[in-house]
Amino acid sequence: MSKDKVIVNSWNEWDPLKHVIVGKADGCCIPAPEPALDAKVPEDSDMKGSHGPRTKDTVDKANELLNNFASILEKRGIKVDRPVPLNHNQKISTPDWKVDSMFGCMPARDIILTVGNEMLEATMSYRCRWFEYLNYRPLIKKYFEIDKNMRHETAPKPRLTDADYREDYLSDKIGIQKRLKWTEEKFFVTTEEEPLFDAADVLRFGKDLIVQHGFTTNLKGIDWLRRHFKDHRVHAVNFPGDPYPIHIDATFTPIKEGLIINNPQRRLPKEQRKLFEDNGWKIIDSAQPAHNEPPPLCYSSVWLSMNVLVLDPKTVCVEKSEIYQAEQLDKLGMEVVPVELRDAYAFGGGIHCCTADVYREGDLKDYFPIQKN
Ligand code: DAV
Repeated sequence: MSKDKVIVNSWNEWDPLKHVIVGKADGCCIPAPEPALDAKVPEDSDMKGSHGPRTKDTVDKANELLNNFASILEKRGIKVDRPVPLNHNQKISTPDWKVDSMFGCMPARDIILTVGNEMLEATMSYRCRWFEYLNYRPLIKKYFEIDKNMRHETAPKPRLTDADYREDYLSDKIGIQKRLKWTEEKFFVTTEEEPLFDAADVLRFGKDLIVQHGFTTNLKGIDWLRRHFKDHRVHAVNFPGDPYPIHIDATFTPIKEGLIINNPQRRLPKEQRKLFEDNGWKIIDSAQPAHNEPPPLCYSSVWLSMNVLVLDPKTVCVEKSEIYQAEQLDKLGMEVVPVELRDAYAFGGGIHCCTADVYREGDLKDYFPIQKN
């Protein structure tokens, strides 16, 4: 055992949280058109056809909510770090492509995957998000300098040429029925050209990593994760019923050891439930969202209701207006900490999205010792 200071350690989604990154809304842009984007933005979205920086008043409001969330966490003894925003409103390019702007640095969860003492920067699959990791580099650099065992890793940067995107998805008038059929058949917008994944498609259950195969993560990306995390078992899952399968954290949410809430419109297929059921875990339907529509200019669905942040196996942060989700978790014996965040959703997601774990207590454990497949 080394006596060095440990900064980075987090093996699952529910052990007591002690140190976390909370994103910022500064300078967030609605991305300019690019191949993957159209397919991923809801067809009836008010964002279609507009791009560029979000208005100052919406940025200020989102930052006020994110700052309040950070102080709620700090008052509970959790250390909070914030990214250092780049100027997102600048053109970026690689030898393969150019886009008019970047995106932002609110959803830290999308980029940074913490597994044990490692922080891994995901490949991402939007061109506008190619450089997003740079917002977090000042923090990661500091962790790396202080914590002598911390591993800073980055996944192979993808080329993101047009070959990464299925042409069938380039129309913005596919229609929900066709989308549901395609996603059920696992015919997603991303091809298998090269490994692609977002960190928010991965859930950590000790030795097992559960990864959603969908629009932002392809099978090669999951295979890359499997080869990279050699001491883990990496499982691909998918959730029919979601016309825009982007990130697992408004679909399947572990609350504590043995208990997962699952979006009732996107249930985990029967054969994929075995791993959990064989090991005595319960998967229950989540409560309904409190809203019929997402807030204006928002990419995510109303199911950000279940995008909760577990602070420890008895305490969970739930968005303040999500009364049904709060009630369900309260009945399950959790202390619910209400956090107002809805006016920040448009900047990249909810309470889970805007955070990334740095340190949770606890060690690597095997929660699924029975593996029949
Ligand atoms: O249901 O729109 C949002 C997840 C964001 N990380 C949804 C997924």
